[in-house]
Amino acid sequence: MSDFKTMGQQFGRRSWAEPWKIKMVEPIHMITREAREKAAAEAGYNTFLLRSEDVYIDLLTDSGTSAMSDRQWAGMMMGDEAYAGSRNFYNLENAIQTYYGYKHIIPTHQGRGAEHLISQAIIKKGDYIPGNMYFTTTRLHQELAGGTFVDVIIDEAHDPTDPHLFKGNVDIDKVKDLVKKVGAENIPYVSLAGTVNMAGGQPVSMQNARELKAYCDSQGIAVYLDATRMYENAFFIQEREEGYADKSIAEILLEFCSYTDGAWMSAKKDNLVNIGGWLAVNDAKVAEQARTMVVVYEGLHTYGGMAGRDMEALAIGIAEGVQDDHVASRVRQVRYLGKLLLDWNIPIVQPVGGHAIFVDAKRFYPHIPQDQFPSQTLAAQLYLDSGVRTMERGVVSAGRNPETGEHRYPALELTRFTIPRRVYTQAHMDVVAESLKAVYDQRESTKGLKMVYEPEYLRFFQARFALLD
Ligand code: PLI
Repeated sequence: MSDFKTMGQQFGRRSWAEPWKIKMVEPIHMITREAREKAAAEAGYNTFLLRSEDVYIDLLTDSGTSAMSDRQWAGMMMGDEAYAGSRNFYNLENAIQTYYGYKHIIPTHQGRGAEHLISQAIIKKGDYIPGNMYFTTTRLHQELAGGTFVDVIIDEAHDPTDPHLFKGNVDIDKVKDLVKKVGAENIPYVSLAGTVNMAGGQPVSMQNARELKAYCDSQGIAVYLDATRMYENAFFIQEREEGYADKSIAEILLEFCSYTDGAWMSAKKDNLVNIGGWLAVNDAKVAEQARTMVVVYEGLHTYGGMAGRDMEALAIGIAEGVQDDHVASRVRQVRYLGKLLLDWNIPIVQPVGGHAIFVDAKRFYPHIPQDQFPSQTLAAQLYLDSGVRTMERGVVSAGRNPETGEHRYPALELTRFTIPRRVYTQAHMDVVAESLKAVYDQRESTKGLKMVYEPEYLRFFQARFALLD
């Protein structure tokens, strides 16, 4: 076991620290309260519509917001910008095959490009796609391909207070029930995500993945993985699951992926780049279908929408992001913020997940009904207080049921405080926690929002709101 793991246990009071030091900085500052009020009103109280210059600490997302290393930047200078057959593609292909273990690699501009390809390649109209909780873009691509998403995550995942250590697990009985109801021939694959973003960054256990694969094999159903935050999932397996404490994140990742038939990836998260994605599959026929489509929607199959330099940074980021000390410090920083909030009894999803703190807006604002958007309200109030930007993950993100046109009312009404990788320090976390405490102290006098503009798809990105008072 490496030193960084044992130090804390041996000396009790010894802290962990990030496995890097800062070489270049980007200045940030907080604009005045008056300016924040103006900016929030102009953005329709939707944090996606703020200008980033008006934001102080940006916890909107961990997507594409990582700091790249000196090695990645050096890699950017090695871009082979040939239209076809760039050497950077072969480096990328090699990195994915080495660390994830899949055979056929198709680059895409980002994760949703890969979701589009896999959904169009293997979903036929009328199919059902069971998954461990929906993700916004993933479900939409499944629906646009003619499929219906069915939630098969364990019930504990829908309870923000349940202490289950693997709240991302699939309830395999729910998959069996679906097979009985609609027939295995109408289920092309199970959509398995590790960790589960909308559940609070919660992991899937190795045992669950193994059992799911065994059952799906018996029914001729594939298992495809959303690998976006699988490094963090592997960390939780190492920490919590028997038999994995002495295995590296890289070893755990390879075993986990071996229980799946392929994966799509938003490389903008775990893989430590600002843009990029990929699809990886073992089935040669599925690969051929995806390659046929990638040239229509993304670019040639050896760049898929990325520049050569971006593929090089990605190949390097794949190897850097999977290092044990990196993943451990990343998750521990998230936990540090979580502990500050718990010490003040601020209601958050527990156990704390891998990439973000999720504040439980239903308990934070019990007097604001879900159709007055409590988690959107919280994101707006936090921005007004300190210029800290967070994101709604509740009724706005859930969208409307395409059949009834009604709001979907998810059990989880959350505001996400997402921590970019290698970007902020513990002092930034202190500032965020203190601002949230100030908003919490004002909670009883806070009113909700009304939606005044709603786009047709993925409304959380562009919807506009007005203050109810
Ligand atoms: O943003 P993309 O297109 O690179 O990836 C889409 C995507 C797929 N799966 C999962 C689990 C995601 O979290 C994801 C994107 N997430 C974003 C943008 C986020 O802020 O969480």
